[in-house]
Amino acid sequence: MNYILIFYSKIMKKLSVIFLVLFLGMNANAQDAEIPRDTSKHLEEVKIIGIAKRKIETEMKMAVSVDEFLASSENISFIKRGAYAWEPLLNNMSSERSTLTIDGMHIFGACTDKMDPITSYVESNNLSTIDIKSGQEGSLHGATVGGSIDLKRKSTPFGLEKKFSGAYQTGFEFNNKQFYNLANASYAGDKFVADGSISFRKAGNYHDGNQNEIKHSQYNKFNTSLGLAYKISPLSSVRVDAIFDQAKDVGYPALPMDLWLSRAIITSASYKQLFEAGLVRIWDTKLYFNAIEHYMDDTTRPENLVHMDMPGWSTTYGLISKINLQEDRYSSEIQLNVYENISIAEMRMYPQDRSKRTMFAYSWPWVTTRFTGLSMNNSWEISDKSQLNFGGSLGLNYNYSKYVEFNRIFYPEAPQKKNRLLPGLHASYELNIDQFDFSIGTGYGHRAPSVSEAYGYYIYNSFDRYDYIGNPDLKNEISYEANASAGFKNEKMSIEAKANYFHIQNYIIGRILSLGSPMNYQSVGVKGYTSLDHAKLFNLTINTNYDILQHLHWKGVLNYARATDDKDGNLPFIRPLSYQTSLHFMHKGFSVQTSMNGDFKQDNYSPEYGEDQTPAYMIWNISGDYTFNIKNVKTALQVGAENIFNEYYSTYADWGNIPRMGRNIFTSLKFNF
Ligand SMILES: [Cu+2]
Repeated sequence: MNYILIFYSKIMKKLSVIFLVLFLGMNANAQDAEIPRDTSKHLEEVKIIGIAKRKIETEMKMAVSVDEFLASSENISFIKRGAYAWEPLLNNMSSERSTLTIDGMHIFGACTDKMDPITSYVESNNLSTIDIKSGQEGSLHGATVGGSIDLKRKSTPFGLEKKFSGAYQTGFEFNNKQFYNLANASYAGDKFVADGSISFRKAGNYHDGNQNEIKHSQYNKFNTSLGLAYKISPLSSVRVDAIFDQAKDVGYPALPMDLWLSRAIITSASYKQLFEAGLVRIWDTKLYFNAIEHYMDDTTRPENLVHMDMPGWSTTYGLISKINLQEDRYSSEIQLNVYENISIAEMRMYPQDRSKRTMFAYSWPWVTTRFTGLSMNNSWEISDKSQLNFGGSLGLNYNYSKYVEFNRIFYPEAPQKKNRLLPGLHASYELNIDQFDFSIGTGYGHRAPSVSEAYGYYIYNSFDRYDYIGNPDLKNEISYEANASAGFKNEKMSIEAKANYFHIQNYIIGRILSLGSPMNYQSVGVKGYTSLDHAKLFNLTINTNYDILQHLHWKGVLNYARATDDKDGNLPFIRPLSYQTSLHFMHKGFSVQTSMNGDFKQDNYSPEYGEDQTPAYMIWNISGDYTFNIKNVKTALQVGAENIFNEYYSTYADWGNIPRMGRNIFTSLKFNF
């Protein structure tokens, strides 16, 4: 904790210098800028490259967690280690292959066991939408292979007619006795805007389809956020934002240990300048800082003879500066990303008597990652029917391992510093002919290995029961990508098929090392992260909508994926053929929806990487809600049941085949004012 404080103060000093420079710069700008006559224009009226906004709720549930919301997206699947903090996989690739950001800010989990993907540090009531981009199209926020997931925070525009607005949501879920309270409020003045949120969730152990209690699956989460914006001139504004998140006593039933405490503070300050004429339309610059601390606890597990404390810290500060260009049929976004992260994880081993420490090691030996990158996305409307999108990114990635002696135990030649150049390119063409839409695209990009892949030291993986060792000299992963889609739409129905194919050179994965002996008494051996010559991934999604009646809608999604390594063996964690289908009926304030989802038998599993075959399963859900007004307060009441038939199942990506939740009745009440 001490060094974190020292670190904190160092960063604060650096940050204050940066802030000072920024504010001085801003003043100069404000004086130079000619103030336009037409002050009736509001900031929010300037359109940026359109992103379809999705509300943070699913068809089935109006009060969802961020994970449940992400799960409703067709190209996201999850590795689940329990009921909390699922690890999102985009295009069937692990989270190292995607960039996960909050409003473009880079944040890195502090857990060597991936207990804390950054999606666990936000709450559904402080987000407005989640922006998911596949493959190189997602390179705006930095080098990627799989794509990007950007969590967009709520940010109320200036000068709304309705000055105050807000929502309060409460609910109870019976299976795990989850009780939650979520509240958020906004004020939208002409010159000043504020957004605030607070939430509490507390859940007990859940029960599987055989009515068995899954021990160590409880969680407690507190999250709060505040955003303040001030308009300094008709066309410019400043904004500060902060999120604080704390999870306590979180069980991970699929892992040999739980979480005692995890805390995150995520802050940013930004300056936005709009331009009424000319090529440049928006210039948005943000400085950010975030710090995460993570303390695991295995004393809750009596089966552990030797205890290990494995705390972790991750601190990041960065800068994003983005401009939007617009000229007739051409628009463009150019973004500069700069960040520095330090990741620290310790491993301290104790016998039953905690006063006697027997071993100490750094599982992340104070690893610094410094990234600077410039990205560009362009779109050019060739005609009313066709559009060309193209862009690229160029990043410089620098790593430094402070205690490189840990890395040199397995790789004596390991360098302490490493520079990598990460280029990326992409292009796609969209064509619209009457009711048909087509697109075709391609991409090329590099990514650097993650901190664990490059510098991890004895990171125990309870899935295949190996200790993992990072290799600082791993080559960049290089992705060659092709994608295509075709769709048809009329007033009553729509159907769309999307496919992508990735050929990934130097695909990073763990392979058994002949040297070294396991450190953890549960582990069976040591694996080192190595590069396969290549791997191939293919994803196909078919999406259909049909309006049976005016108020009766049907929806269906089918997903297929296939992934192999360089010897045509299967890669792990690839979703088997899966489907989702739902029916939605509305009448006045009432609405009823039912959905079914499931996976077919997992044919292409990988025993080599610790997988066994997962059988098929099917889940049926139903929910009903009623919306009415109490004076000016819009009120919605919902009751529903998930897994009605109480099916006992686990999916291909449930860590250690941990069974999923059985029947769950949920209720929720929401007031919107
Ligand atoms: Cu952890």
